[in-house]
Amino acid sequence: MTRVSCPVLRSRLTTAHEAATHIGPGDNVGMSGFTGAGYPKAVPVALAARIRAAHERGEDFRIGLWTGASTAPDADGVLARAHGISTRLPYNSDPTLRDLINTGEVDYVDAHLSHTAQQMWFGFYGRLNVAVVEVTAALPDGLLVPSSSVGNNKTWLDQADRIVLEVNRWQPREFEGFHDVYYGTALPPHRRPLQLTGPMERIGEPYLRVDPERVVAVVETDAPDRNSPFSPPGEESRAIADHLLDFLRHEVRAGRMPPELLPLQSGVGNVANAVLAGLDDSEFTGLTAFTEVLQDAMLDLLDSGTLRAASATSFGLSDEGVARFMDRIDAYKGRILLRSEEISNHPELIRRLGVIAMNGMIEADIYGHVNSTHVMGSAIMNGIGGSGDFTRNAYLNFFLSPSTAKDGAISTIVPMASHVDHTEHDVHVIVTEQGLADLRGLSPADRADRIIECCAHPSYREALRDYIGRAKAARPQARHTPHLLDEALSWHQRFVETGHM
Ligand code: 0RQ
Repeated sequence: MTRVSCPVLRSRLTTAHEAATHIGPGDNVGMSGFTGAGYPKAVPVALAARIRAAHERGEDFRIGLWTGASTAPDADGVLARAHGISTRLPYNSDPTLRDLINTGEVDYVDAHLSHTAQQMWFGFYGRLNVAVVEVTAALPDGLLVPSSSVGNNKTWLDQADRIVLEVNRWQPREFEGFHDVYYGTALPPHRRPLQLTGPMERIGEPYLRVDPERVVAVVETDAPDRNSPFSPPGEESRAIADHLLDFLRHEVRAGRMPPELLPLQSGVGNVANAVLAGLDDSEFTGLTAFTEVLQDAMLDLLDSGTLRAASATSFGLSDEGVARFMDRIDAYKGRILLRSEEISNHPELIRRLGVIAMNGMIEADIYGHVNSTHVMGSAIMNGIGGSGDFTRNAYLNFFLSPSTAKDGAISTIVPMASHVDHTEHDVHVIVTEQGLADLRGLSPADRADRIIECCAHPSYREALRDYIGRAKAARPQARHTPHLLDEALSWHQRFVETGHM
């Protein structure tokens, strides 16, 4: 049975192929999608075919692609393989597109996720020609039930000249009521405080609004989200989780946090998953989350009662996680809220709620500058995502990583970070399997000692001690944050030349 009950929208029902004809060369296209959830499943594939056909005719056809965050092989991947993307923002994790970004074919604007919508509203990104947004249903009055992510959909629907909707029957119809879409955002100088004082408070509406006159096509689909598998936590991830949990206990004992902690934000990836699994095995209970992505481990926490409730902008589940969620969907209603990413990641809210932020990193330097995005200073991995939104504004933030990468060829603790996403002024705690460095209130020199002694791998520790010792001695009048400039990035250079730091 159709889920398009609105008569005007029903009159626009068509094929993905026809819908894709509303997108032309040079258009900026705002698609739904966040960590592989809620992205359009049919139109990107049809658009890629149109682009390939144009290229075969010798015509130029590329689009600017804007989303919530990462999508999937049948969205980012298929458009990248067709060489159909000129510009991409604000986040990508697709390997094909990553390669095109790193070869310079695609311009990539790696932006804070809380900023994307407002940059667009400010007019900094140019005009949005088309929105392609997946929803769960279109109600008789034209209101839209969002799907498994909200991301930037509100902004794309508000701002696009033309709108294509994908109504996906695979998404559970019971999603109605899981969302809180805030429509009170205004431009400076007319902004008002966001009236949200707890992770689960509602400040918006359960539906996305759309102007039916701008909807040029509606496509019905029945296709699953990307649903990445999670591997069970390895030994290193478990050690990182243990250090972090011990530290949280310590903070509770010191009276700096209530026993039920403060709202948690957790990045994606295996280390983040291990930390959440560790929480589930711990004595902590009655927790909340104010985060971006709800991964499988968050469902475990909700099932066991360790987590009372969670606010996010998206799911990021495995197939097994989706099956579990669908089975018990009514039990999750009221305990899970999905918001726009400008709200889930809003600096005002993260600061007010006192969020505990936990994110992965590529490397940290001895002073606490963190690189989340670039391998050897140059090649993008994914992007900053929400890690900057949460880190800068958190009550307490953690960066997590094994102390080495690539079988020990790389130290993730280096003399100088080869790219900086989070500065020494923002970063509170660094955790590797070796231990945990609490940097709060420390001078740069003390931070360096702590990071080297607590976090660096033993096979690199002596070299780091040697570096800082010589840096201090070399320039006695420049000892606040001492560096040997001709050597600071030599570890990275050595890796580039020899394959080992
Ligand atoms: O490479 O897959 O080829 O083996 O990076 O590393 O250790 O599996 O860790 O999955 O947690 O990812 C920073 C990338 C860490 C992630 C990053 C290589 C390593 C491996 C993955 P392989 P791990 P994770 C919420 C918040 C930015 C966005 C963010 C990330 C691969 O956490 O993208 O935080 N963060 N968003 O071998 C070379 C190093 C390396 C290295 C690791 N120093 N040099 N390669 N790797 N360290 C989500 C959103 O905002 C949407």
